Amino acid sequence: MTTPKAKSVSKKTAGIKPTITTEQTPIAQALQNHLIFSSGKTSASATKRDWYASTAYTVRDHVIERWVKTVEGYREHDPKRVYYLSLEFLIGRMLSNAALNLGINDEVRDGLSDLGYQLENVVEMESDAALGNGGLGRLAACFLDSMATLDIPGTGYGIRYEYGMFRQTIEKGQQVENPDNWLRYVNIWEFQRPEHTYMVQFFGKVVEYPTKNGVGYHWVESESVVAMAYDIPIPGYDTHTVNNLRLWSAKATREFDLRQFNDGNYEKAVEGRNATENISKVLYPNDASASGRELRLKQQYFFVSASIQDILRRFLLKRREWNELPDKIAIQLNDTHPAIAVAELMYQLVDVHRLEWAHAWKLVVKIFGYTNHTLMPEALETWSVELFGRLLPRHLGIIYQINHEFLQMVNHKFPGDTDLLTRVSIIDESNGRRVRMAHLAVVGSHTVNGVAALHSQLLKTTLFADFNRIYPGKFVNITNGITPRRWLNQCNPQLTSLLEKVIGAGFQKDLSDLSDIVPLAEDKAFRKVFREIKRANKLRLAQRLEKVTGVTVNPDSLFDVQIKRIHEYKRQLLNLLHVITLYNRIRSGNADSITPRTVIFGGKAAPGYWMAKLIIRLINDVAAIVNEDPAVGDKLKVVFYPNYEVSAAELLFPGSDLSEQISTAGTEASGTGNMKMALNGALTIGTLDGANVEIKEEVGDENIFIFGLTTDEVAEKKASGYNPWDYYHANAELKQVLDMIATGFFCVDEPDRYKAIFDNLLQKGDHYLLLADYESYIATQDAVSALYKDQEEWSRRAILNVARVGKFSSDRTIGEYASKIWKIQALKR
Ligand code: F68
Repeated sequence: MTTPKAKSVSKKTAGIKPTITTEQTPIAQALQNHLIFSSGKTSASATKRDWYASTAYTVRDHVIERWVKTVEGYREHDPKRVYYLSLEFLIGRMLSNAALNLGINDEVRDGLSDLGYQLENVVEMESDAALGNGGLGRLAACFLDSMATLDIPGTGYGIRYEYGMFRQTIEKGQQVENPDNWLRYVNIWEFQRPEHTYMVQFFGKVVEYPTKNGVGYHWVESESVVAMAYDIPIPGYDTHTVNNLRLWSAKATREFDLRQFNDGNYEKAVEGRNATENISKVLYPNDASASGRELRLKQQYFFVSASIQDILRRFLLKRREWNELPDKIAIQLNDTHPAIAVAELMYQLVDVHRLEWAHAWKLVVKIFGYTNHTLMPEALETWSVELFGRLLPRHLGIIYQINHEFLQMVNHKFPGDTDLLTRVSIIDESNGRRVRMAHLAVVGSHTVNGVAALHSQLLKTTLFADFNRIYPGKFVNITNGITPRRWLNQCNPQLTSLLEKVIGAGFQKDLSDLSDIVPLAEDKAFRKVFREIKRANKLRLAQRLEKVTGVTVNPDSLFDVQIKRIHEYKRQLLNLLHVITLYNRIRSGNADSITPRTVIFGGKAAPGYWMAKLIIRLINDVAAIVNEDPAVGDKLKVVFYPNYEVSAAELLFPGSDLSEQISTAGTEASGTGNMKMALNGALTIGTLDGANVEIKEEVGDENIFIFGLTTDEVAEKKASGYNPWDYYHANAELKQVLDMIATGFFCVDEPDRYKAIFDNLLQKGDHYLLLADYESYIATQDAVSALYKDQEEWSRRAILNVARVGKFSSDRTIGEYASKIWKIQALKR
């Protein structure tokens, strides 16, 4: 960081007033003003953080101007709105994105540079808003960007976690979790709204009272928590629309227990307050397993209840008929985490606003859509009836009533099929009585969608096969997408300006325009420029790798990247089997023929997921041996990038050559990293899983490396008795690799350390079929290596990937949600 130039702020006046000169742009003037009047600093005393703050305030001013007008426009035109309910929003940093979307990036950069600062350095001061685990949370953030960009009146609702996704450090090769204190410094992007607070009840009991048509219910003796709103503006790209993300924070209803305090027991006096405020304290770090914990259910109900109350308050600002509700609001459930909203809306309509049950139910089903994000059985949320009834007694009653009517309908449609009733019931009676949230979400929604064609098909034939018979037409597909603003423009400015130069800027709003570069794949000069950009991005990444891991990598080697949550089904271990195979080939004297590779891993393991953590450790142990072996030189390097997060992804995607998307077929619902990497000019090596299937359709069979068993073949193999030992004995390279893991080759100090991995693969049946796919994977990796030697052909195919992934813009995805599910129109100013 350089110091400001004397020209802008003179020594004499620096202590009192900014020297704002007429040659300066309004933005440069605003930067200096905010430094003084918002941060109370002068350029003489300003730190990098102060300059970040004044930059953020400056950009924020522009955002707010459009934001208030958007809100006014919504009030005036009263359009239908969509509410996206999600326990996770994985936004990342906001400053660059806001400046980009507003079109003031260059002015901000120039303004700062006039003052002697570089925008790239200043933006690094912002903590990531890491209010999500992985794909599901990042998708929600991409959707917010696209809704604003498409001028769709949409609001996100979630929780303002005080601590987001944990920060991962690697100590002695192992993951260590550290709290993510992202709100340590003031969060410039949020606005506290104390005027928007709601009471959320827990516990207590239900009492009945007579009404003129039967019986009503009061929920009494409950404990209350206050939900206070915090708003974050979401600016669209190249539009005046700025939408809102409203996050709820839990506040105790009373400051403290006065009786305890008067008794001189101060600690006890604030205890209750702490317990209450714990609700919004921390994000659950499980990516694909339901926790079943009371606090998690409290989080879910807390944010859902506040959101539904807020939605109804807004609806009731005008006098209208309840029948209009579905014409004015659509609510999307981001997986089952907010599925309790179905019961909450019934509660609000029936108990609070006194609608007839049947009338309310008709409205509810017209309002909700439910998106499923995973088929993994351990991710399917269920709650014990005991816990549910204790925490939310009235809602349990409502769910029983919904279930009763649903089962009656099913029985009417399929008379006598009691097995069917047992299977589809919202209450699972087999398992100590549990509430099945996915069933509640399906029954309470008019449309259920999967997130890629294959996934949606599998939903209909496996997880929701019964429901698909009961509700034909309810299940649809909407393939995921990513926002090109963050995942192309912002993270890869060089490629973006090259594209703008050759095809104009239209692709920023219609990503399918990228197909205009198809002919340029045949243009040698274009390929050269394209390669130079990739080289620059790799160099930038290499420098960062060196800084954070100490490993020096060769920027001309093939950057082979797998970045995503660590999970057995994603098969980071299969990738590592390949790494060790390459290492063995080098050790046995075949180094010369090998294409140099840098294999980069990144991702977090859920803190309680022992096997995933063991895999991280093995990656690091393998890296330590391989990277230090003089026989290897720069033919092979292995790097584990710590604390993979959105801002790290922005560096990693543009620097990748090869995108690893190697989940067992039928396990990855969609994947979105696959889209981000292809858009940044990486070739994919992948299975026919999730959105890989559609990426292949788009980019063409020749431009993607597909290997392994298909979903059907996986099912057949399992049905016919899969025996991993057959593969172990049949392939000498595989056997050697597995034996090394089992016998402690990579951990001489503790030879048994990875025995459990070997056992999982061989003694316990290799649930994700790594061994069955190994040979095909290795052969395909060999083809990758061979192609990489032909840089012209490699770049030709990489260009075709960029050209043909326009379908995977989240603008297309949101357009489909808007027309097929939400029935909502844009409101353009
Ligand atoms: C499901 C249940 C629970 C309790 C926690 C997390 C999830 C979950 O599905 N998480 C998730 O991130 N899913 C991913 O969603 C992405 C967006 O649709 C997909 O691209 C990924 O394939 C999917 O794993």
